Order: sequence, then structure tokens, then C-alpha cells
Amino acid sequence: MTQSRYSEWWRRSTVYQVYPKSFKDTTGNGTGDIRGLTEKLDYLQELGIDIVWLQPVYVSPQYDNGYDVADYKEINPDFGTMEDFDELIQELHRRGMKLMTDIVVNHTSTEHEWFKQSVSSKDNPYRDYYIWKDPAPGGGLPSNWQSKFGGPAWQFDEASGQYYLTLFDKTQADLNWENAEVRRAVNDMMLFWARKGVDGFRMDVINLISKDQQFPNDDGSVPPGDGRKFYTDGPRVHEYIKDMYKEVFGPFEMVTVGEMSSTTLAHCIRYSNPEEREFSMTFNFHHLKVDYPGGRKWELMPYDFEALKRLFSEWQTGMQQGGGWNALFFNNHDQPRALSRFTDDDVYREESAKLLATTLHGLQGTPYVYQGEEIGMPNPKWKGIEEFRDIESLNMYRILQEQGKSPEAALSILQERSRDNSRTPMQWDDSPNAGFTSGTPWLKVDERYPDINVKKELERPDSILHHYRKLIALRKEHAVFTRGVFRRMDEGHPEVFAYTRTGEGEALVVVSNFSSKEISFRFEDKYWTDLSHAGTDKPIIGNTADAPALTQELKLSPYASYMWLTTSNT
Ligand code: ISL
Repeated sequence: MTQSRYSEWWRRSTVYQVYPKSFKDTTGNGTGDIRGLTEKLDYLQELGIDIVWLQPVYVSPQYDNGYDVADYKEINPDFGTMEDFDELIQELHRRGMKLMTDIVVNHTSTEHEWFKQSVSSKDNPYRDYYIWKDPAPGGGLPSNWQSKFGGPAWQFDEASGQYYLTLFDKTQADLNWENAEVRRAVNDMMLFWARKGVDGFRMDVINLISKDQQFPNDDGSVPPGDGRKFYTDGPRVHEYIKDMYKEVFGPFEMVTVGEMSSTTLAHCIRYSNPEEREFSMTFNFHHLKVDYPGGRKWELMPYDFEALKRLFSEWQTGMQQGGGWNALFFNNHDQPRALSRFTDDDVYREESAKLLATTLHGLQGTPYVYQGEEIGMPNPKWKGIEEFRDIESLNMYRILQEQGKSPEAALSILQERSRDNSRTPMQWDDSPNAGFTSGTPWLKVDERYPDINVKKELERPDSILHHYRKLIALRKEHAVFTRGVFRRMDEGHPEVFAYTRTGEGEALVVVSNFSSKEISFRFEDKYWTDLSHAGTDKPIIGNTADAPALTQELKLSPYASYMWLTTSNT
């Protein structure tokens, strides 16, 4: 480990993800806004947050809550004005914090001017900004590719008799990155925000931008057989990203994270190793598919704990060896709450929330906290389909019934899997609508808000919120969080995830009981002998009142989780 390898500031940072629509409404229209975020910056600063990732606030018809951009350089009036945005940057910078914005350039909304031009005629100069194909030789869809939101990935345009590609909703048309004009226009747009003072970007599904130009049919030999193998980590993707780095990220010294859909470790090393000059770090989703039977999101099964641990371990070790860097996360706006998914969000809610935080924050990478996670917000209890807003959930509710499921069965799948689970309004206090809005919220507020809210969490010294604050501070104090070598230590234990991070004589030891049982756990001798001062050390953070010293055999109460800092012989 050389000193320079891990010297960048963002490796010791924690990012807070803001879903603006649900964060804080200052106008009473039921939708959160930029000024709402600015109002809450002191809260985030006290939590220890270094970077705020603000999700799309651009002009958009909002079919996919802003991931359908109609104008990349204007603010959607629902979220405020450009002046509000400038004020947000100023207020962040005044506090020594940074802003990361969302860049969505695999596709645009079909209401974007480029698409309007493109669809207007085959001869329009913008025609080639998107991916247009003739029907298959015998008629019908150009290929059997499926949209990630359900149904075919091709949409027919009557006027020209051609299809355009949409990997997500039919109103999200995929841009044609083979066209150098598109690449130049995207770089121009990113420079616009960089010059405004934006410090970094989160790049939406950026590993899907380069498609196999044959657009072949998927023969189904590799699951899920929906065509993704022809556009995921595609032929020219690294070339395109290197160009963005050269033109934008490098000159402005930006911090960047690429969202990588169905990616591989080998590609993520390339995307995030600094020598490659692409991104600072990557999100991958493999650990969040451990409850998808055969990779199918819309079927339920209990999650596979061993797979969760194996995936974390493989990515920790693999990225470390390859010089890559992980974005660490359990939650985001596309995932149900991890608290409800992997632990107990009821009887052991508080222990569980702290366990997930400790387990994740001890890993190598940059941790991301998704709004509400720091106060232990669970999935809400849904009562009926009319409460849902998410386009993917509404599509799937229909498709599941077309496949023969009853409305009740379809609803119970949405209860577990819908993206709306994480999108309900932020719970600030116990006043009406949890202090989110004085109007009618765009999506319902979870009924448990009188008990689960920021105000309550701030008042209790041993709250989930204070646990997060401590973890975020520890990462800055001890280099082992950034640099330590990962080693898994639980040997397939059915309830425990245990690992160390060692380096330069220090060892961080993390042990978490992912079950509602009281159990015992014993370190194998081969691990134990490496921990030289163990036996006396108390945890630097834990989630029970009686924190045990680090001993070879541990008794662990339900959802107990501890982190010790000791010395190592390695
Ligand atoms: O395929 C997946 C993981 O392998 C999906 O999780 C995929 O990465 C995800 O749906 C992409 O999400 C992003 O792009 C979407 C948008 O709806 C999401 O909110 C955004 O996070 C389309 O822009």
C-alpha cells in the first residue's frame, strides 16, 4: 500500500443521497424542492456528510421521477429555480461540503427537443441522435430485447415505419452514442454544470451506453436472456468514459460515481482504477439480487445470506487487488429498504439499523447514506395499488396479472419489491405529514412517522442517527478504514458476518449477528492468532448496552453488531 494510492479526499468521505421529491417541501405543493434541501444542510453537516448527491432536478415530464430529462440545463419549476440551485451550491461550499448531481445520458425523455427533432423526419439532423431500426425482415420488432421496466425494448413510430430503442420506459429513448455529435453535446452539458461549481457527478446506468451495433436477437443461452449481454459494458464504453474524463472530470478534478447495471468485477476495476482515468468509483447491484430467484426481481424468496457475504467479499478483495474503488450502499431510491429486506424492521428495528450501518461502514469504499436510512425508516405498509406512484411498479402490477397472478398476489410482491418503498417522504418530526409538507404529499407518508423521525433521533444520544454520526467520524480518524486489507472470518457461519481490515499494524474487526437468535461465534485459530491485543479491547462502536471485549468466543444477542480496533501481527 503506497501512501499516494489512497490519498484522494473522497476515499475518507461519506455521501448522502437526496431524493429531492421526497426530502423537504417549502412551498406546500406536496413535492420536495431545492430550497428544502438547502434548509436542511446544517442537519447533514452535523451528521458529518461530505458530499450530497442530488438526484435529477432538471425539466422533465416526471414519468420516471426526473430520470426522463427533457432539458438538461434548466431546473424543473416543481423543484425551484436556477437561483435556488446556485444558492444550494454556495451554502454547501460555505460549509465545506460538495455537490454531486445526477447525469442521465443513456436516454432522454421523448419530450426532449433532440427527440422531437429526431422523430419529426428521417432526414432531420437529429435523427441519428437516437437508435432507429427498420422492422425485422418478416415485419415486427427489430430484436427480442426487453425493457428493464417490462415489455419490449422497441417502440414503433407510425410516421416513419421505424422503431426506436428504449431500455427503460417507452418515454425514455436511448441516445445513439456512436454519434460523435451526441458525445460532444453531453460533454458540453456536463461542462455547463462543472462551470457552475458542481463538484461531481453520479452517472445513471452509464455502462449501458455502448450497444452491439448488430443489435442481435438474444438466444437466451445466458440468463436472463433479455438482450442485456449486447449492451451491458458494451464494446466502446471505456472509450466513451475516457473521453468524458479527458474533457470534463479530469480538468475539473471531479468526484464521479458510475451506476453499473448487471456489470462485472473486471469492468468495475477498469471503470474505477485511477490509472484508467474513468470514474472515482462504481455502484454494482449484485449484493442486492440475493433475494431474486434465478435473477427474477418480481418473484419472492428469502434472501441468501451466504451469497450476500460472498458477494461483499469477492468485491472487497477483487476491487482491492485490482486498484478499483467501491461505492458502498445497502439502500437507494430504486431498492426496498434494506432494514425490512435483510433484518427485522419491527421488534429489533433499532439494533438492525445499526447492524447494517456498522457492517457496511467497516468495508473498503465510500459509503452512501440514502435519506431516511440514518433514522431507521422501514418499508411502509401499503394498503392498495392506488397508493403507488412508481412507473415500474405500475407496469409490473399489470404484467404480473397478465401472467396469471391475482391482484392480491401482485400487490404482495409490490409490497416487497416496489421502488416506492424507499421513496416515501422523509420523516422530520411528529407533526402532520412528518413535517415534510404543509400540503398533500405526492406519495403517502409512512404511518409510523410519530415514532420514527429525525427530531426523536436527535434527542436520544444512543439513537440510530448518532450511530451513523459516529461511524462517519471514525472513518476520518483511522486510516485502516480506507486502506486496510479485507479478510472474511466467518467461514460460512449461518448467522454471522465477520471480517477484518488490516494494515500497518492495525486491525479493524467487525462481527454482526444477522439473526433474531442469541448465538455464539468462535474465531478460528488461524484468524485469532493474527489479532495480537485482542482479549481486552472494547468495541469502538456497537449496538448493545453491554459491549463485550474482543474474545475468541463471543455471545451475540439478536442483531448484535460490534466493531473493534486492535493491533494486528500482519
Ligand atoms: O438492472 C438493474 C441492476 O442490474 C437496475 O437496478 C438498474 O440499474 C436500475 O433500474 C437503473 O436505475 C437508474 O436508471 C433508471 C431510473 O429509473 C432509476 O431511478 C435510476 O437509478 C432509468 O433512468
